[in-house]
Amino acid sequence: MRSRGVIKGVGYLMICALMVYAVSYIFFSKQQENSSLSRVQRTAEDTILKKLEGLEQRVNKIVDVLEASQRKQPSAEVQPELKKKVVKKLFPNSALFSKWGENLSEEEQKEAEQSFVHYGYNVFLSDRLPLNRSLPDTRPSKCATKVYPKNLPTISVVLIYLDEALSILKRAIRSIIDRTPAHLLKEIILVDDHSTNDDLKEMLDKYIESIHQERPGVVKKVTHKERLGLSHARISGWEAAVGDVVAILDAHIEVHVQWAEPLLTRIKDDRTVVLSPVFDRVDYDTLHVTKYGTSAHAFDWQLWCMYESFRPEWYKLNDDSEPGKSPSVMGILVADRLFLGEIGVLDEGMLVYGGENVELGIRVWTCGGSIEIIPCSKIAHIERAHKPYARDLSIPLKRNALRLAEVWMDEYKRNVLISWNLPLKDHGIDIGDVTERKKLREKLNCKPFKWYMDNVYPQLDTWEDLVGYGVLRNDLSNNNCIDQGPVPGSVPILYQCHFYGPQNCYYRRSGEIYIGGIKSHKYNSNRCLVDPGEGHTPGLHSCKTAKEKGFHMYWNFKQGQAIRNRDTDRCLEIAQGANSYYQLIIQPCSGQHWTIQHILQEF
Ligand SMILES: *[C@@H]1O[C@H](CO)[C@@H](O)[C@H](O)[C@H]1NC(C)=O
Ligand SMILES: *[C@@H]1O[C@H](CO)[C@@H](O)[C@H](O)[C@H]1NC(C)=O
Ligand SMILES: [Mn+2]
Repeated sequence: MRSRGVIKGVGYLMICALMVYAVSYIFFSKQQENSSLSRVQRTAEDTILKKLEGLEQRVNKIVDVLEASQRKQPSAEVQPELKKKVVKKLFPNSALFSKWGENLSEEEQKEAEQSFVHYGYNVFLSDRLPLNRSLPDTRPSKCATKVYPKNLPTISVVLIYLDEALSILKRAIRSIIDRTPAHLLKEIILVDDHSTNDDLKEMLDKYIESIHQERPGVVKKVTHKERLGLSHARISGWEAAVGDVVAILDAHIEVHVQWAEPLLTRIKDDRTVVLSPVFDRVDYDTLHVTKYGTSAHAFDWQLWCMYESFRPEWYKLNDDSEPGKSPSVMGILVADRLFLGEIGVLDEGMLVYGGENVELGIRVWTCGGSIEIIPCSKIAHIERAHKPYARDLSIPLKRNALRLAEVWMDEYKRNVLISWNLPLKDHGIDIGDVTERKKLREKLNCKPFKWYMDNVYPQLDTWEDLVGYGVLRNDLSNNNCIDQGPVPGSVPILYQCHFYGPQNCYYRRSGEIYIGGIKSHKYNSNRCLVDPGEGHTPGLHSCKTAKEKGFHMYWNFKQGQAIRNRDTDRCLEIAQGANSYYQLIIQPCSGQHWTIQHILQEF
């Protein structure tokens, strides 16, 4: 997993912005943003999707009716052979059936599809797999030979869920009971953040009773009368816990053999480390387990989670079973229960979800602890195809990100605003009351965010010399914006302003102009506007490539003035083409004026 950052789309988890949903969302939006008007298209697609869903339901009803009428009037000429042969695919476009479900009857297909739409994973299959199915041992080879102390702290395992399928939850419980040494497992705490499924009531209680036959009282339940959101739900699990160590997990997981011992051993050594196991991917359709390697957990300036390389020290150890320091956790966390309380557990003011994991990471590091990933502790985690309850994760994430930035990021708060393309002042988003969190930061005497950037997460680009951002418009045609143009492609264009990703521009004091977004990490290359030196067509190239090839990529620009190339002395301008539409061109400067949407510092 050293592909540094780029692996964002590979996505494993969960709950941080991580939920599979989030990951597929990112993937989707990244692809979509390649074209202009992406959001507009997306909205249109949403509408179409909804219509199609409605249509599908109606078609299903018609199919039902037809089938029912056929049953009533059996035709004399039914050919039994023909009937047996080919099973019709009822849902050829459903992600559930792309690799799975070939031989299901039509009734079974309907049942499977219905629960898949509801839960985002294959409940039909889960209901038919043994609760104690075995998992492949995906740990680094050294792990199996490690010997852990007998005398370890006890662990409380907290499972958070909202409308989880019963068999998935049962399998999580079963795996924890079977694969955690009995003397170390203090309890399993089920936190139900206001589920509405009926089977999570009596049927779950029945299962708990059966577990209590073997382990009296080991399962406890915390039930919310209303939905509190992920952060708050995790806090309520922590509050209910009494073990020495608390592990706060998703409920669509199975733990691997010896998952707890390496975690408890590490915390016994140092109560100030907050840990994450390594996740394997469980496919939402086949429930097949795929091994994932170990990497650090981190984030970009919008606070989407992503995998990141470890610091060089970890690779020098040359031992992939060794713990590695990490800027953040993805969502699942294991910590000394009292230490977690001392540093403020989680931010209760974060809503729905997203961002609370990054807040924890920054807080732990700057207030006296550290974060580690433990390669010998593995958890299989289902990557859902979609979250049943949150269609657009970016809304809560944006809000929680601004909240985090306000409390923890000092002068770097502006980078979160920039990355969401919000103005520095009056962004208009209600972040709730942060007084308590600010007090906490003061009380714990935490280090500045700059320390975190310098020492923990130097891969983040601080955007130090950025001077302006947002859309770039020419006085002559104010409804049009500079746009990255078709992708793949290397020609920026002038396009009707829509203010989304493809039209976000950035001007750096160095003279670089980026079009179509800015990268959060130093190891990623932005796309720079260049003057090819001849002809009239501007170019848009990876800044790294542009530098290597000596393209003319540095521009002089002041707000309301010309954009003039430092090498060629030509200007980026607009001119009416044969069709009378304005086009973006490069030509001798004629005195045109450009304005960038937001200014960071006078330039
Ligand atoms: C479906 O059934 C056929 C014939 O019984 C069998 O050969 C095939 O392996 C089955 N496919 C799956 C995916 O189970
Ligand atoms: C699952 O449980 C059953 C019944 O207790 C047992 O017979 C079987 O061996 C177990 N399977 C695994 C893989 O542990
Ligand atoms: Mn999850």
